Amino acid sequence: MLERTYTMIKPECVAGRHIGDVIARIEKGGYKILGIKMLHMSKQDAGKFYEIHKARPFYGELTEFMSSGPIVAMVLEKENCIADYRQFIGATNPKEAAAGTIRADFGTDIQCNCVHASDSPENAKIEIKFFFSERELVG
Ligand code: FUP
Repeated sequence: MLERTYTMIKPECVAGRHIGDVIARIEKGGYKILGIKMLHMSKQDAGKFYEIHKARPFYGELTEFMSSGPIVAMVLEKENCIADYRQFIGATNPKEAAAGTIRADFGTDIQCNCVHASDSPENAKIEIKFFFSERELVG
């Protein structure tokens, strides 16, 4: 079944000028980009986006980091997109991510891990809606 996921290139990866590298990997990996935009989240936006992690000890640092510079937000489409893309980018901690994955190659640590990816169909829907209206997505 064709599925959509939400991904974003995080501030350290944008600052490191890896936008092109990451997008090339995504496209070559067979993911179709349905929507794309660059924006700088406020701390409040980041707090809302990561609300699910509010109780975690790293919430403050995470929202600070995610609002520290621009990000690139994207909606991707492929068969089994959500699970496949999480496998494709590698483990949360780049040091544990499989060789050749985006996080292994462009991430620095568990916070600066290059990209975000939705973890379930429910969250993908919520996250896509957070950043994109339906008419900003191509068919
Ligand atoms: P993932 O779904 O792979 O992005 O990982 P998690 O849902 O476990 O973590 C959500 C975000 O919190 C990740 F982008 C990284 C960040 N994080 C930290 O900053 N510190 C931690 O100890 C764990 C996660």
